[in-house]
Amino acid sequence: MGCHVATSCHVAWLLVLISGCWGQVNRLPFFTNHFFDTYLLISEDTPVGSSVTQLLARDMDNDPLVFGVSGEEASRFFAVEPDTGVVWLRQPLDRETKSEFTVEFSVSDHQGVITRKVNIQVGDVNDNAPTFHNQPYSVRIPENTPVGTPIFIVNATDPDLGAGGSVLYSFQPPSQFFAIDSARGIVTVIRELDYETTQAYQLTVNATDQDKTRPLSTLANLAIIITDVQDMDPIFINLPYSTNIYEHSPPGTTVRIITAIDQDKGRPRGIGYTIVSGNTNSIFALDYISGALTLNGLLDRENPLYSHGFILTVKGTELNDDRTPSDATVTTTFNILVIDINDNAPEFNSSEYSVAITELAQVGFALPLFIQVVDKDEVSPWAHGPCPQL
Ligand SMILES: *[C@@H]1O[C@H](CO)[C@@H](O)[C@H](O)[C@H]1NC(C)=O
Ligand SMILES: *[C@@H]1O[C@H](CO)[C@@H](O)[C@H](O)[C@H]1NC(C)=O
Ligand SMILES: *[C@@H]1O[C@H](CO)[C@@H](O)[C@H](O)[C@H]1NC(C)=O
Ligand SMILES: [Ca+2]
Ligand SMILES: [Ca+2]
Repeated sequence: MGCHVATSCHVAWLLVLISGCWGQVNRLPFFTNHFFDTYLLISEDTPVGSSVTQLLARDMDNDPLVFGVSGEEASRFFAVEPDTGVVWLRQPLDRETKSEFTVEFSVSDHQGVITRKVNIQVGDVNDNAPTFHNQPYSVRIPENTPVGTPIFIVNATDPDLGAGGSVLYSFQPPSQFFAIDSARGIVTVIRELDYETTQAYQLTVNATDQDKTRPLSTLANLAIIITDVQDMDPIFINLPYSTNIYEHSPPGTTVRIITAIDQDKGRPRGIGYTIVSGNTNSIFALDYISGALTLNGLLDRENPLYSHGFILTVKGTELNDDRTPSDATVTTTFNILVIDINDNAPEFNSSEYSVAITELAQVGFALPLFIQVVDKDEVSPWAHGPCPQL
């Protein structure tokens, strides 16, 4: 500028000298726009090719004036119509890239050039949608995560100014199980989760700026993966357990195989089977691993301990990884009826019977003789036990 001023001064003095000779002194033009004292505001959405302002200058000598712009960057963005001083925009502005310029304009009266700098402020419009950071969004949480627990934070920013740069979050559509804090993007559990019901949630987060007239929004996916925890007791399947077994079945006979399953489907555990009660004389054996209930001795129905059958209480226990029993158990009853086979001959309750008969006895007179025939087997001609008295 010093150089220009110096040049202008030399020219001016020369002109003064020359005009002094001719009795006329040239006066240099000067800009009259007020923005030279403050700043010029141009909105960032001004279309390329439109006029942004008009340079105004006065010349006391009414010389024809020529306007211009100097500087490499300024010349890329602005063009000045030499005769009128109208300033055109040559390429798009973006406040988020460059929010101000210092541009030097010039005016010349063909005898001298005056330059002045103007501060150009680029005005903001809401031209950016929020941007999510650190995508993709994915989180794994155990199914027993308590209601109210924060599990994730999404983060979107918006470079626009004011409301157009202020971001609010929401789920779209809303979720029954998760809520998002609209201002901070914190995702929390709002309802009890259950791996056995739902193993994963795909949520859509909407980040929207708060521009009054034309809000802009961006969507992002949030995957929430529910992991299983051992929280369900096992159950016996194929209930009820009720079986008949013939007495004198050989030891080792399989009565039935019982089966329990872990209801935690994610990583089901193995089951160990045991008899809790009802196993008189350990007459049955239950295989810990296979659940096969077998006969462990001779089953004699005539043994009064066995004749009413058995009511076993059996237990299934989920096994930990190291095969030790866990706390997750289930019990059920197993009814076993012993079926009779005819292995006993009828017996009189005495080897001889005697009776005194009077000579007055008549035909049809019932002898006072009491004979009982007993058959211990249930299935026999004397199925009802003792005979009627003769
Ligand atoms: C969001 O991301 C931006 C840009 O990476 C960062 O400056 C800001 O601190 C983040 N905000 C939160 C709450 O993490
Ligand atoms: C995001 O939410 C805002 C405010 O509710 C809504 O105007 C906008 O349409 C939503 N964005 C999308 C992409 O659906
Ligand atoms: C045989 O059984 C009958 C009927 O119960 C009984 O009256 C009788 O005394 C029994 N006899 C003997 C020898 O036990
Ligand atoms: Ca914006
Ligand atoms: Ca903007």
